[in-house]
Amino acid sequence: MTALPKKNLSMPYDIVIVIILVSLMLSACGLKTVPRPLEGRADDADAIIPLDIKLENSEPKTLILIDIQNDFCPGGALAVPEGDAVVPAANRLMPVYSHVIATQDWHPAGHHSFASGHGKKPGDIVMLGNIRQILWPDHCVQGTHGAEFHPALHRQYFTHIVQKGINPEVDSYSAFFDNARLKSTGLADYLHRKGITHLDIMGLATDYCVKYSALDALDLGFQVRILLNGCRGINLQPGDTDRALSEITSAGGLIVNE
Ligand code: VGL
Ligand code: ZN
Repeated sequence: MTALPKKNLSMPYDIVIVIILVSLMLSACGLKTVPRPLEGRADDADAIIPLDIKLENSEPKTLILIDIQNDFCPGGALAVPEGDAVVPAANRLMPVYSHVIATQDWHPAGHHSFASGHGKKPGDIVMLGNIRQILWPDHCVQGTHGAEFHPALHRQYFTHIVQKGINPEVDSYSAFFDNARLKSTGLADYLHRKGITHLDIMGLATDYCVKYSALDALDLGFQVRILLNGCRGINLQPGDTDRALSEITSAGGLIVNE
């Protein structure tokens, strides 16, 4: 009677080694699991994922710079606290991206979002049609210094510019649609034409134009990451910025830090 072949005890180790080698190869190829959307508050350190641009997948990398304009920086008409702090972050990041899209708040004089035309104060609220409109100081009027991009921003990296808020009767916080969703800016079509599916978004202000751009982008099916240290908020009400970031994460966006 022939003896049964001896059980090969080394087999499981072989399998383990193969598994380790395959996972090492996959991670070396840049394939990694997508972090799940986070539900924590943005000021919760665990909710902020460190940004490692180099490890990302092969999607065209697209950066959207929201409204980095003089009027939103210190000294400007609608200055966001530390608004100019986003400029060095933008300059550092732009060279890493294949597409850099800059938005520009671009209002005609007498825009209906300006408090001055209503005999009211900035921060007051009126109805524009059926939309609740917060009134702002006159800002980003087309062709003025305040509407220009911050002078230290390396504009040579911009591949596309989107101007918004042009209709005098309706405001446009989002880079995609005006607040009444009457008209699109054409940005979604542009991104679709270029085959862009992933967006990294930063700029001013976190609680208005960054927030609504991110929410519309998520609604349109884009993968969205907010580059947190490239954003600053207005915080008309204390906590507005944190609430905006929570809304973005609840809608499926990621908050990352570079
Ligand atoms: C913005 C208020 C009015 C912004 C623009 O860029 O966040 N906020 N217009
Ligand atoms: Zn505006």
